[in-house]
Amino acid sequence: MLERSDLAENALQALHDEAYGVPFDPRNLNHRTMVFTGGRDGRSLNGDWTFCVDLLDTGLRQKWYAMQPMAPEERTEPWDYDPYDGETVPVPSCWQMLKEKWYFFEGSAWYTRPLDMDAADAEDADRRWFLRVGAAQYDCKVFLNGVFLGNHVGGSTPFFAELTGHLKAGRNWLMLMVNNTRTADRVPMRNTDWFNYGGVYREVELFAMPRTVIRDLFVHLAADDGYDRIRAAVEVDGPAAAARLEIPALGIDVAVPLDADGRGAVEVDARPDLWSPESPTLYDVVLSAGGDRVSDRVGFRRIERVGDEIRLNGRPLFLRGISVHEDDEATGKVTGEEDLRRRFAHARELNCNFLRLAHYPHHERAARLADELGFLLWEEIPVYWAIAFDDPRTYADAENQLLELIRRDRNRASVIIWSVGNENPDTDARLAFMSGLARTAKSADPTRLTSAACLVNHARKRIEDRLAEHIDVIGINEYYGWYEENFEDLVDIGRNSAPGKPVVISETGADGVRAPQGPARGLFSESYMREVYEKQIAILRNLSYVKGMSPWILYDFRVERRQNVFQRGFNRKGLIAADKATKKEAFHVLSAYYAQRRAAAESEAEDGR
Ligand code: GCB
Repeated sequence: MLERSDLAENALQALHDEAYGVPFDPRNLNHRTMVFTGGRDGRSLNGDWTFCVDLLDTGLRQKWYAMQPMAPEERTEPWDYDPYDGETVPVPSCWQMLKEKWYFFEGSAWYTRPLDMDAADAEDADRRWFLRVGAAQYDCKVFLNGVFLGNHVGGSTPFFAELTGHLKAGRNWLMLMVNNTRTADRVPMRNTDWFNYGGVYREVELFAMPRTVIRDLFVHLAADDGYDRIRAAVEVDGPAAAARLEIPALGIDVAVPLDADGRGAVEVDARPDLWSPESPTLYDVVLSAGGDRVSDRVGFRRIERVGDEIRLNGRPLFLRGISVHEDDEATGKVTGEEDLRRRFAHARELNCNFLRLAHYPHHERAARLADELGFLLWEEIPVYWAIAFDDPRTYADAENQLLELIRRDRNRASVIIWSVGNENPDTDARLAFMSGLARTAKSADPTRLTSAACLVNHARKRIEDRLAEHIDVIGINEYYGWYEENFEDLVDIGRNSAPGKPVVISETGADGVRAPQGPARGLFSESYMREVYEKQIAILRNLSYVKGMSPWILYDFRVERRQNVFQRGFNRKGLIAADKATKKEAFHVLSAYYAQRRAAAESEAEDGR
């Protein structure tokens, strides 16, 4: 037992210790500690958690996580916060959306909740327990019963903490410290054109698993040119000599031999009906090993780049797309099924077959729905603008986010492109950083295309970026008619460029605000926005190497940089206003263009049949 004088001494030391955060940043919860959760029943830990913002990181300095639950009158030392008592918030949520006093808060916040376990469960030596957090922005430290289990960095990918050996029968306490401070070495860094929400904003679940745990399952068409072989790669943690793969509708039931590290792969003959937006066929896939069992619904299709074409199942493809953020006027980044279904319904009305999920990994349900509904997706990590390209820790963070995204979504047929960043300056450090990410994406997943949203070289009036050599599809963000005034320059750029690879116009657009809040004409008017769309389409449709576009953006979204009288804290380039209902004139322009492209694609498909 510490004496009061020792406590005072410790407290004093804590005040002077500016390295207090170092032991809490091992970044040990990362892509390597992921577990495959398809088909598993988790116990939801959503709902009310005790909550406190902590601007000065007092909780780490004073070890709030080590306090015992106790009635106030029983406490014998002074305390500054009781994690077991006080204000509560729902999880998932973004704290900005809950109370006005938290709207601009950037820093640390503590979440605490009880976790009650039956003795039979807690003491079962044959079970392992994993906590899954769907996403927390940005650094999340996990404590159980006062023990620090690790932290995760990266605000939009899921992570796992193994609780085995730390859970006891009866009441346990789970604590998460989440920090959303914007720093120069994070991914993204300090400056972005979207709102810096904070909190545990995706679902939290607890999974019970046997001693042997299936960590990964990756199923896809085998890498040759044909369509008649399926490959599965698996990773199993724990004793098992082989796994068993079943795809009942294709008559597949085979053993997957595992090596000493629990890894194995098989290729089997099969003729699946191919997945496409027109015919989004999915198959039930089941994998079992050492008493563990997981499942997934998987579509089989081939996406490739040939010259300046993108081909899906061997047929040239034009991506009729739209960009989207994960943002909601009322809930911030919290995304439910209804919101996603509305998003896809609007994309359908636009005659889209493609969505760019910008600028960070969206909720995994987006790709699951796209698989079912038949949409193609571009997924992205937030390597946005001026990242610390020469900082190896920043690279490790970006690469980890990319690998977590790929592991989460690489069974989704809808996902065709991994994007490694957006609008970054063409420096040597950036080239090394982003070409490294593109290589990582290819080695983790050779079945998809890589891309990045690049900029045109305005001075030389051409598409020119050294990264282009390292990616399959060149994304181009261009704002002729908005940030760049002269449309003639876009015509020149089109003429001067011979990229030799497919180009997707990953962004273009203009702000437009419906009157009477918006002006009747000129910048920020709905009619000027419409004109920009008309002119862009008129020019881009003639460029043979442009194989798709995803204008900016489906809905208006919240962002602090935009404060003029028309913006009022929102980027107003949405084809639909922030209410997700009010369509602007440009919506109909894009929808009409895509209807023409769709009709042309359908008649080409008819002819090719
Ligand atoms: C861009 C960025 C995007 C912005 C958009 C804009 O180029 O990639 O994040 O929101 O322009 O509206 O300026």
